[in-house]
Amino acid sequence: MKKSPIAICTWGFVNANATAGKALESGMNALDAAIAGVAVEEEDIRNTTVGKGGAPDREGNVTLDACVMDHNGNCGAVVCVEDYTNVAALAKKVMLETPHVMLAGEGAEEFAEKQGFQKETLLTESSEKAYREWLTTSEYKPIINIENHDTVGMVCMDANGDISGACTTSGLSYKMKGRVGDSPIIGAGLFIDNEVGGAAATGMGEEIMKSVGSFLIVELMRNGMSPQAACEEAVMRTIRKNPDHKDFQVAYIAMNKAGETGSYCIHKGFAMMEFKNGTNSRVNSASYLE
Ligand code: SD4
Repeated sequence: MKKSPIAICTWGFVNANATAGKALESGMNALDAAIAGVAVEEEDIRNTTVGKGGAPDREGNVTLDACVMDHNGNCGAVVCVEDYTNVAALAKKVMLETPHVMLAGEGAEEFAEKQGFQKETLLTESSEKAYREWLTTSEYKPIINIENHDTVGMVCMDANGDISGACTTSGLSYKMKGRVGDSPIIGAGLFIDNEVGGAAATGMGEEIMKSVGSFLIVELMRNGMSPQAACEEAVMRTIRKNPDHKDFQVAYIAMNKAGETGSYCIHKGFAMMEFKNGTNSRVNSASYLE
């Protein structure tokens, strides 16, 4: 029996989530719907933390990270990619067209070219201007919920009930050259197990990687926790381990096989988009701190 599809994504990305939801309703599979959804943000130059228009590293280079995972447990990822916007789609190509899971930097860029992806300048007029302003102080201090935290992680369930996901980012603004966060790391930024559900992360990648947060959430759901309780426990792991948690954001979204969803974060201000029964709504996430 066909199911009513569901899409969830990090932050208030209304169009990205609606794009995925409508694609699912028209019969698209969960993986391609997630990639189509996150592409909306990759291509939107107003989003300064994903794709084109994303903030550069401290040397002025925009480097993108992304991964995808499908309902068969296949995955692909790219890290530190310059000059190509649709890195989630590129991650899918890595999954399908190579014997590997992850390609980095120049190798990923050469692969993108061979796969027919269009080369583009990712630094825009306004991201370059912001970078030049940043250079005057060169102060590195991520601002919670405003700067540095708008990665799009998406989990979709299609009409067959299969779950897949995608996660894509330009990483932390003004990061060190070569820095890679959680977003392209399977298990950290995204994890899917079609028997159980899926989860995605946003926030301070260094902290998410330390607890392999998305994998943790899926395993907690496997052991019987609801998506909401699993997201809360994953955030609590970070809070218990790191006394500095007031200084950074970590946020998770999750969906289980029954189509239940949840989200949780450290700092107030995070929201999840949820497309369910044909309606796209914003769910303000509960938080550990007010
Ligand atoms: C990272 N998790 O690279 C990402 C940052 C993020 O919106 O969420 N940005 O650490």
